[in-house]
Amino acid sequence: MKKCILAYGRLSDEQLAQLAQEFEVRDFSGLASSEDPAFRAALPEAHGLIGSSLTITPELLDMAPRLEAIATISVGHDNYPVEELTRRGILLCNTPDVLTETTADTGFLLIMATARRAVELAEFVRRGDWRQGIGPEHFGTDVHGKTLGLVGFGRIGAAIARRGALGFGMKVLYSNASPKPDLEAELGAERRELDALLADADIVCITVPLTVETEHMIGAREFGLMKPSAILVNIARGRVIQEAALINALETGQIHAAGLDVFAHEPLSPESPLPHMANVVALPHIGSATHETRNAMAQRAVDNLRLALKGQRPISLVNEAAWRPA
Ligand code: 8YV
Repeated sequence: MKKCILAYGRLSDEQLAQLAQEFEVRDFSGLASSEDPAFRAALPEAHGLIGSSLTITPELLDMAPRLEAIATISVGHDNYPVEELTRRGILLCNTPDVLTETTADTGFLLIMATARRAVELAEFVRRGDWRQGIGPEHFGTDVHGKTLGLVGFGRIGAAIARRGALGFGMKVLYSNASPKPDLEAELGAERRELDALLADADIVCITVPLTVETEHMIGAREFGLMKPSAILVNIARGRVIQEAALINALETGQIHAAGLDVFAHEPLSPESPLPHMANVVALPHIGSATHETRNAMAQRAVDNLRLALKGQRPISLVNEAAWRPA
């Protein structure tokens, strides 16, 4: 009997067909909630899950006693109980590498758009308010030559640093659990304690994964350390920042501006003041959202799941400890 896969992520017809060659595929594409009765009814049959929109809880795992592997279509895996998966011997596979450059582009898009006030001024033109030459009240701040501070220096942080150092002549600081001597040599990057980085950077870019250690790591105390001219960019996860403290820092001029692709709650509540603030550029979590990259991520997830369900090592495995070679 073929193993059964519940596919709730966005896969192309071709990718669904690839899976269907070897497995029984139940197509739940577009599924937004794990409360869906048909999805819950299918869980007892599932050997594999593929998607990214759901939070997988131990309660859902209890409903899926045959589950062998989950392929998330994301690099982040904060919506999975990794230790619990490992305890149950369920493999969790993600999609690093294929989204690095696109997500770094989004980081730089937010740096540029925020520093040069691109969204605010594009709105000004759209409203028909451009009736005479622009003046200092419309000016932005330079990006080139400034100090860029990366909070987290993994693949995406390094790709943003490369853009800053090599393309924009920026000085690069980073805070990271481990030193990165190769990147220090390549980019002249300097490792700092978080507090020192926050105090020295003109642009602070958050690229750490969301974990128990990083949740809410940037709050009122940290905003107090930053320059009043500083720009904060977050392309990681909203909950790394204490959002109420961020709103306060932006309202009181403790920091200059913020470029945000991620929020504590997504989709962002209509009540949030953030998208309405002139010094905020808010995007709807589009870090990896290009046709090319989303397709590559879906393909990586398909490849991971095919390998995992055939007892072969997936390309990108989050919980190494769950891996049992045949
Ligand atoms: C995902 C992301 O595409 O990979 C991640 O961790 O945040 C995005 O690239 C998003 O989570 C939706 O799947």
